[in-house]
Amino acid sequence: MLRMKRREFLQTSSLAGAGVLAANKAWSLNRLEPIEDTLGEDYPYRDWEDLYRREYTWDKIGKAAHCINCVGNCAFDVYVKDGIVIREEQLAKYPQINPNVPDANPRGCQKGAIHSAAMYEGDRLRYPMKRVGERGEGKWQRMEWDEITEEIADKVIDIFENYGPGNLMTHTGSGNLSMVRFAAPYRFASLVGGVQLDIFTDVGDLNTGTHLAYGNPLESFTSDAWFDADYIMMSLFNPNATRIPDAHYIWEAKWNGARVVSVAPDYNPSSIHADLWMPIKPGADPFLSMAFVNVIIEEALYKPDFMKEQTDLPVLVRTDTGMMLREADLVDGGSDQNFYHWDLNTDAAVMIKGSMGDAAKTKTIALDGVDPALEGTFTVDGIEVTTVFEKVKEEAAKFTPEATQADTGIAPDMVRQEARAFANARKAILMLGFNIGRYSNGIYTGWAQSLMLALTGHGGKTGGVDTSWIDWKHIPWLSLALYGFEKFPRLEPGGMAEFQRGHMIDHARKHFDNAKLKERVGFDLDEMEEMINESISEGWMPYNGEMKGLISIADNKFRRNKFADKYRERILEEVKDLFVDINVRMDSTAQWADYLLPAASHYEAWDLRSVGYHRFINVFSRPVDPIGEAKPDWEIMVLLSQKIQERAIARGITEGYEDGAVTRDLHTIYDDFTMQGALLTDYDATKWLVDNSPEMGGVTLEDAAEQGFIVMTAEGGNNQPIPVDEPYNPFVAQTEDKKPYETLTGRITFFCDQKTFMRMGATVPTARHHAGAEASNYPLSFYSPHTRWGIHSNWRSNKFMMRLQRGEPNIYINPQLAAEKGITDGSKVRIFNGIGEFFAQAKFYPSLPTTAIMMEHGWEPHQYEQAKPMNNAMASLIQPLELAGGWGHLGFKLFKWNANQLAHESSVDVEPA
Ligand SMILES: Nc1nc2c(c(=O)[nH]1)N[C@H]1C(S)=C(S)[C@@H](COP(=O)(O)OP(=O)(O)OC[C@H]3O[C@@H](n4cnc5c(=O)[nH]c(N)nc54)[C@H](O)[C@@H]3O)O[C@H]1N2
Ligand SMILES: Nc1nc2c(c(=O)[nH]1)N[C@H]1C(S)=C(S)[C@@H](COP(=O)(O)OP(=O)(O)OC[C@H]3O[C@@H](n4cnc5c(=O)[nH]c(N)nc54)[C@H](O)[C@@H]3O)O[C@H]1N2
Ligand code: SF4
Ligand SMILES: [Mo]
Repeated sequence: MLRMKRREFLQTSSLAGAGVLAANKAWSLNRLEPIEDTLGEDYPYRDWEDLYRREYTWDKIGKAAHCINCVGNCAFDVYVKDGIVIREEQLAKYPQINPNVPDANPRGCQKGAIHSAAMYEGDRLRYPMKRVGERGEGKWQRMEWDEITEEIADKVIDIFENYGPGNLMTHTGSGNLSMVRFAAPYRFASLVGGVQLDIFTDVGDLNTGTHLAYGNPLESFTSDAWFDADYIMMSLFNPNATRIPDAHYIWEAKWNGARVVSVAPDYNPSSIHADLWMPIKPGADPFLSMAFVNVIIEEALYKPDFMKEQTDLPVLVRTDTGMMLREADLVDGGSDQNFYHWDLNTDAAVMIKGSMGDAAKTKTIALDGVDPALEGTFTVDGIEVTTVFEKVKEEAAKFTPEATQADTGIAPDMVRQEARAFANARKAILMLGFNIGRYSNGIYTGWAQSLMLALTGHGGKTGGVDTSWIDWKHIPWLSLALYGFEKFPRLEPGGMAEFQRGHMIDHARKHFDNAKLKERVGFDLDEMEEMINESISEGWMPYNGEMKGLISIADNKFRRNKFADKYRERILEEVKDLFVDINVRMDSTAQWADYLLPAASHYEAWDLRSVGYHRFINVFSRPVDPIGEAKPDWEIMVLLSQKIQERAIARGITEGYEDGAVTRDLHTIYDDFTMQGALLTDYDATKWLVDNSPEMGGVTLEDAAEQGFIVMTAEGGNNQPIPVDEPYNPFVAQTEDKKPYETLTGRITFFCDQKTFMRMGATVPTARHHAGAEASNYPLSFYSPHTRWGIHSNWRSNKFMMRLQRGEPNIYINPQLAAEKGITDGSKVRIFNGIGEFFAQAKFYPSLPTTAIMMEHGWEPHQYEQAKPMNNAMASLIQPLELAGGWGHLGFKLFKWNANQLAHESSVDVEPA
């Protein structure tokens, strides 16, 4: 693809490679010359040996972390010699914030530790390039930055001129989770009104069940807060492979006396270390959680005080309509966001405080002398009412451990034993992996597990749901990304938008049996489409329809999306006018672009990162300059803006394009983007953030870069301050200070009478199946979790990572199933269903059920035989509950509430290939 000059090769080749070149003279000898004394002074080949001796010398050490979606966020020392990164090392200097809690050192994983090699591999993009063949043909021509950005600028302006604003998708994927890299494209999108999908849901990572319950799925524990738990249950979670730098806190908690339970269909690398493995059938979690709820209620293991104050369980529900009793039912012009308790002290209905309808300036959920009834039937103004708890009890009664055993595969005694241990724990944490968002019934699991916690009084310092992500308070960061909150991108629900644009309904129709599907998940495809359309037309979820152009940043969309090839064809058909990819690598998306803009990798730009679940903001100090002609993402967006402004002015555009309440000012976009020239570089933007963010405590960027990280101050907490010398537990402001939750009733929510929830019979926590094998004609359920040896597609072709596994895409199969199918370990198999096929190596995995195939996701399509990726054989669905809106805290909320892309709904068959 690219021819490298000899000098560049010398510069970029590894030390060992350079050694070989230095020894070239020796190799060119045409006969062997015996040397008597190989240790003596005269030995002629000392030079290259010296290179090895000097391996552990360097010119300077810079600081960095990795900006991709690993949730790790680990500070590294980066060793540089002759302008090349020669290795990296975990920094391991985080302070211990409390002498009784283990520290966060060292943070890191094997992927991070080989980036110094990976960043110089053949797939790095080094030069701006333009496609000269057909899309995807692989024919490229190098261009100068100046020329290429001018061409792109003209095309962007053409799109505005021809179709008006709202026709450009400028989506940034999850490869840019550091602050400046994230802010750059979002700021650009805010200025042009580009379409940006929710990056939680377009990959299937949103824990919607906990949003439904708590009104915030991103208020969670710092990982050090796991240490004092005495009960930890991990479901859909494999932290030993996917939270490598944080997992130690779980095992330290176990050492500290905690009981650790792993719920997973396979004996995964985290189950191995647990006290108990509960081998659940794939997709059966809501049934298990409801069985826990059943036991907690049956054996009265619940804590009424917590339930009365912190939850909506005592809120009154009408028995006639099945909806909550609202002020509007009793008073003309009353609010439909005010609700009632039955006060046992006065034997009368009283309006609750702290709901969304409460007009008080400082809201509280403190009961102030009211003793709300949890059970019973009452009459208010002639209307018969009962409580949410009564409704919950009625539903939970259906899910005894015996009744659910056939669904979950878990013995009733084991459920009872664990329900008691969990309920009686002092601090219980239910860890839910991101995998929850990839099952259509994940919302039921999250909701039912929240109920398990709320019934047993686990909240704040006594436990809660761990969702692996804390939304820290970074107002300046958001302001930088969202143009001072003056203009915004066109935000869209991720899973739903991908489903619609990719016409994924076609594949769903081919794969699922409509009648069986309805039995399994509670809706069929016609009803699902109807509910998608309703959500869009009601304005619950925004959707902008077809696009003309796409600028894709740090997103491997043609790898991660379901029904991969057809999805790609659809998108390429749509964005006929322009497709720019801004990327560090030639990934499976970059391959199809019209224009490629090479971005700086982790060690090549200034930046900051706080995404993860600790209190340290890591600093990237640009240890080396970008390779080839690559540029930091910030500078790329600056240059693009500059060209758009120049070309807009040259083309006589002197006014903004009207776009709803704002204008899209292409003729001033560079001035706007750069704050009138103040933020031209990655360094400028990083410094601006450090200087303006109170949570960074007033340090200078120089000092921070020297140290490698910033310890966030108390102001970094959104829901409550970060305690200076204690781990961060979620919702302490609610449990201790009685601050309302961000929910309709101000309380943890277990009753939802929104229209879609009513229609689906899901007004209280309950259980539904996922689609799986039972909803199609293929017998094996198929799930595809994350691999230890890569972060999605990143580092998947690195030789060190390949050597730690089978070196090519492989599926995991139970040997018993393999024997039935005539498959041997290491042999090639064909995985197929009615919509697609792919080939992979079979790897025996005895702990898998014989009814399922597992495969780690993230291989690039080109790594598969015939470039046929796993996602080709994957049909998907949308969970309509996740599209609900117009109800308190339900309605489109970025990173908090909208529909996931579902990866684990379809099924396959397997045969030797
Ligand atoms: N090394 C590495 N780390 C990563 C990533 C990576 O690609 N590589 N990616 C990061 C990102 S973006 C994400 S989203 C996370 C994902 O990481 P996790 O949140 O851990 O999720 P998965 O790896 O998808 O699945 C975890 C486990 O769920 C179990 N499982 C599968 N089906 C079921 C089921 O029906 N019920 C139950 N109870 N368990 C089930 C399987 O045992 C599987 O190992 O990891 C992050 N960290
Ligand atoms: N079947 C199946 N499919 C899945 C999943 C599953 O479990 N099963 N999981 C889903 C999940 S949870 C996730 S998170 C997605 C991940 O899906 P992908 O989109 O494949 O994630 P990455 O491979 O991280 O892609 C990010 C891209 O950003 C680029 N990049 C990295 N650093 C930079 C940078 O500094 N600048 C720029 N401009 N680009 C950069 C990288 O080259 C990389 O290709 O996959 C989803 N798809
Ligand atoms: S890839 Fe993520 S988890 Fe691994 S070292 Fe880098 S920041 Fe840490
Ligand atoms: Mo993810």
